[in-house]
Amino acid sequence: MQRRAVFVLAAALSLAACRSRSNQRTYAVHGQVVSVTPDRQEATVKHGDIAGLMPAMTMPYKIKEKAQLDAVKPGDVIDATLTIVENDAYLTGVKKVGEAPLEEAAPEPATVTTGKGLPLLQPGEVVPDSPFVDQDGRKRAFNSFRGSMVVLTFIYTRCPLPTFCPMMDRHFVSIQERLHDDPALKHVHLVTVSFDPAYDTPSVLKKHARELNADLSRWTFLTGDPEAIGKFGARFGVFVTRASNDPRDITHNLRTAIIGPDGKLIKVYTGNEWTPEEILNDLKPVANAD
Ligand SMILES: [Cu+2]
Repeated sequence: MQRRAVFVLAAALSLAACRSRSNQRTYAVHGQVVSVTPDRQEATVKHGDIAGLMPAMTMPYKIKEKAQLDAVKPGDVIDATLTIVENDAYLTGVKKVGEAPLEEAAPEPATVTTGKGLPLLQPGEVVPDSPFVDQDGRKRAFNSFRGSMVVLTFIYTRCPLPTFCPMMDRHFVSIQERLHDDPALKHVHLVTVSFDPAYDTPSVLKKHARELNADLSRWTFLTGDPEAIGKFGARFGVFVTRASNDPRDITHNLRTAIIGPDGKLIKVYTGNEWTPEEILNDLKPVANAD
């Protein structure tokens, strides 16, 4: 959700995974708190590899007990348990085990962020065209969606945490159901862009679409040139940082947008706070006005 922090963990990292109840997985996490966001009950933690789950990365995590969140501050080195249930992920048992200066850290592996410095699109502005390739390997320019109301989001299929990219997928599944049920929404099209095109090839996206039960006549998955995708996403405020030493180590935020049939931006939703209901409510008046 947030971009990679520029600070690194000075302390050694150690992680171990273990399985508990059938549907619930827990992982031992050792890392350093980079920032705390009390209003979201989250702390951004830089941690090492979590075996079987994800490579080293810096991500915001919900801390289940508010008292535990209140007890940590940036620079704290913590032990915690990451619990992943079907649609949720959070830290419990957060214990401070040390402190390390955030700024006197070992050098961060080089990272690449595309599209920095490009202006954010404002509502009413025309979304620039961009070349993509769809889940069937066909060339698909973004402008080819003109004439439809578009709900656009950005994900990568390997995203390990259920509250991030997989939540965008689940929300799109819910919206898709409503599109089928509601004739007022018949001109709405869903578009999911992968910002991990090196891994998310058309065939990977096709498989992903199948797993989501996506109706490909109403929902298109796009991949393509990493540079072009980076620039396109940046206009919506999507920032993706890749560690050069591990291509799976992707730090990213989330943006979802509604674009009118005329290709003009209507609204951008930030992060994972929005609900399918909200988007459907925002879609209806515009869809009906056409
Ligand atoms: Cu993700």
